[in-house]
Amino acid sequence: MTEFKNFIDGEWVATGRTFEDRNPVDNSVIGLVHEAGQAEIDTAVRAAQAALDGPWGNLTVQQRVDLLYGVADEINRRFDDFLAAEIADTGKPHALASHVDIPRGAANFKVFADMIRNVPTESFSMATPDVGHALNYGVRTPRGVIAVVCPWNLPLLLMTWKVGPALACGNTVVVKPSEETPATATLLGEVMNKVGVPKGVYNVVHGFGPDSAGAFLTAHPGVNAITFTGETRTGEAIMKAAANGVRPVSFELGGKNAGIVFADCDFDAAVAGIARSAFENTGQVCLGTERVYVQRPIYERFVDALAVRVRSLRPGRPLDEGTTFGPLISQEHRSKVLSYYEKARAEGAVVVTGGGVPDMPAGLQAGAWVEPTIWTGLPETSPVIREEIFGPCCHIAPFDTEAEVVVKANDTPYGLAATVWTRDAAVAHRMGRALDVGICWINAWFLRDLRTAFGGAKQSGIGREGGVHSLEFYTELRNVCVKL
Ligand code: NAD
Ligand code: 6OD
Repeated sequence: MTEFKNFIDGEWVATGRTFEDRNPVDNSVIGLVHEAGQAEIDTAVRAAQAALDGPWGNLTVQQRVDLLYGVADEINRRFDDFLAAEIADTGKPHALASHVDIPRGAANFKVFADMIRNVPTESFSMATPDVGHALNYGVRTPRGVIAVVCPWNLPLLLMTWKVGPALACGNTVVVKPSEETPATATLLGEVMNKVGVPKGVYNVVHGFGPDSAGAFLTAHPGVNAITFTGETRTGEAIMKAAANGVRPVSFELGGKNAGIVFADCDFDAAVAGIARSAFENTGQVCLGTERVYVQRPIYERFVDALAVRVRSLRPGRPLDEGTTFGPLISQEHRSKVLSYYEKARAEGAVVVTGGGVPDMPAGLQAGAWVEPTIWTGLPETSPVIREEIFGPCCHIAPFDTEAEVVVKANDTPYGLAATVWTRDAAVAHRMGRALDVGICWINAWFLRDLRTAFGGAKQSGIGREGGVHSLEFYTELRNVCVKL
């Protein structure tokens, strides 16, 4: 049986306190995960501090860049191992993991290595009262030890999206992967050792949130900053922990994102785009669309066309040819998603397609499967429309005017992302300004340039990462003022 140990100071640390890691495709046990306690968290944070002061802190930027390129190359060399590990943990279809998750895992190191080589330095010359001059210039220093707390939906992608820039900026990290997906973070430890990243720079501690590794790590006074991706409620708990010592946080949180389809759109592109945004990764993408608003002249045609696409999704084993739809991450999450399927029915929704549990072949029946689902006919006040479900489902409602749809789209405590489909450039730009979100895609979804600002408005996050925005979070900017 595979054992997922903690990776602390370049060594594999077993604790003897183990929990099961299950494959959501059939609920089989993949391995045993060694839960870190307070003692292991202390050791990991101390190792990360020591590496800052020692071998890592003494490297030049170019030496760091070379190591990060080495990490990316080694992920690519071991592409199949990462792919197998991610697929076993999540049940994602092979095509998705091989085109999105693993390539981004490698790219996250290269992009931020490139960024750190090209950081501009600010400087200002000023006149002084004695008719002399002074020169001000900025110096960026790493923040120190960064706690990286991760979710399960895109495990390698989202973890390296934080670890890449944190290390590029000269910090060290202690990563807490989701208890549901320990595999790829653990594998990355092997990569770090192979490439020669100094011990203590990258540490992994396994476990749960409250009263476990997540809470111990975020409360640890030796942690200088916390970057977190996950649910808004968890963000609130972590923010309380971060208040001790006034430590900075960067949060990427939940969403209840709107997809807005105008009557003048490229119809086929819009159907395909909304299908992806609502159902890719079985709807378990924070940027995913759970509320779709379609302008009335094309509303019925759109509902029918989306339903046709959704009915063509094929659940199955990730490696089977033809599989286009995976399970949810766990039985627990499945119960949550199915509770919304039940609520929708109880509130009188029209179930256009799905709404239940698919008939799976022998061997897969214990998996966390649900049907991809489309509803219509619910009031905007329904919890199905207001709360994040994080499943393969969306509600479609008609709208008449631009002003009306902006009000509906913005009527949510969340503000992560939106996707808008129109051929009218003026409408597109007006929507880009009016929608209260961190990321607004026009005629696209999840199209990423890693130099751009990424993050959520309102309860969908705090701060922005990506390009120089990551630099702002992962470094301190000091001003040096020299009187000449
Ligand atoms: P989660 O908040 O339940 O867990 C995320 C991580 O936090 C896990 O590692 C968990 O063990 C840890 N954790 C839980 N409680 C904690 C505590 N009290 N202290 C410290 N750590 C704690 O989220 P999840 O279920 O893993 O992921 C799904 C959620 O993540 C959804 O809400 C989704 O929208 C959100 N998400 C957001 C983004 C984004 O970019 N905005 C990206 C991916 C996922
Ligand atoms: O692409 C990214 O960098 C990113 N943070 C994606 C988040 C997806 C949420 O599930």
